[in-house]
Amino acid sequence: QQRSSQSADGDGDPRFEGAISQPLVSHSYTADPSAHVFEGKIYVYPSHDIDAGTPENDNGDHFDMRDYHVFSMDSVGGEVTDHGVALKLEDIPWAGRQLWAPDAAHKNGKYYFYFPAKDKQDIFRIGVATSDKPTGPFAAEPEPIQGSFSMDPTVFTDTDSTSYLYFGGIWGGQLQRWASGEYDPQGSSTDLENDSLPALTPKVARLTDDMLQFAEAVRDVLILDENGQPLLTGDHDRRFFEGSWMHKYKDNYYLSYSTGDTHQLVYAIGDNPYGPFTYQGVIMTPVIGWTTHHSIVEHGGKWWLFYHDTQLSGGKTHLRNIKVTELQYDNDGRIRTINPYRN
Ligand code: FUB
Repeated sequence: QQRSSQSADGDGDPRFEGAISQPLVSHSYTADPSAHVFEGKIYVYPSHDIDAGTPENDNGDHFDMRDYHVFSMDSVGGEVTDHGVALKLEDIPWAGRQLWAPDAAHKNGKYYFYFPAKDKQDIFRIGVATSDKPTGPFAAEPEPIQGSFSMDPTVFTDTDSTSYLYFGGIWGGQLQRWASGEYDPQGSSTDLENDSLPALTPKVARLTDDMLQFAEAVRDVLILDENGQPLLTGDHDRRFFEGSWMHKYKDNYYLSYSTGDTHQLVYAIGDNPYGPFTYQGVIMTPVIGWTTHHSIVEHGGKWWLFYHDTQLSGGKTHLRNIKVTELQYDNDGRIRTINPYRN
């Protein structure tokens, strides 16, 4: 186990002056933090960024990650523990490359780790790995989840114990290649390429009781505007790009996600896990770095937003660091917008 203090100073880059929080760990690059409270403690399941030397392109090939570490803390502000390698590329029989943003769940006395990777045909699939401990090591199932595609899986377990897997991401996340329901390698390299069509949506499927497969056909997660119309492909400030997260606050279901090329974290509210969800507003304005990815969790009587920026690497988009800050609701359940650099 490696340990790391919570107060890293970054590299003194003036763009990060006024940052509202500091990297949670500074001995390695971390991103896409999925935080959960398991048995009273906070566990964070991030991507493990490395400088693999893979050239940068619009497919995100430079995000060439090869393993995962799990981090834990007793409370926000406390010491952060790195529990070492929890799963690595060589131990995933079906995976070819690029271990992107993961998530985890606890059920049936076991821990389930969900992760995307490109398979040997270079198509993103979603895998699951299991452990008796929240920190792993996790043993990968021999095949990806049947019927899974694209990336950025996140699990939500409702108060009735039903678990759902949300997933998907456009551009490098390949969701647009599945627009017809079948994989089309010649499909658009970005999105639907028609601004007036309803935007591509995140996907959701209920999980089987053993948490290893989809229990139903994959569904679209509809996100509507204030007039009840689907957000459109051309609405880059609000439409779904990647990095979904689901949480429940006062009986409402909050779907949050990244808008990708407009670099915002935004949210929409619905009255059940499948939606539809109505767009509400911005959770966090852009961080420094291209990607933005988050999770929301309650601990110690407060709500927390885990996110990342690129402070440790001085702005290198594929070398990120996880952070956390408090998230607040107003009396109507609306999330107060957070500016990560309050200069
Ligand atoms: O970390 C690789 C990818 O970058 C994630 O899967 C996306 O959400 C974005 O953060």
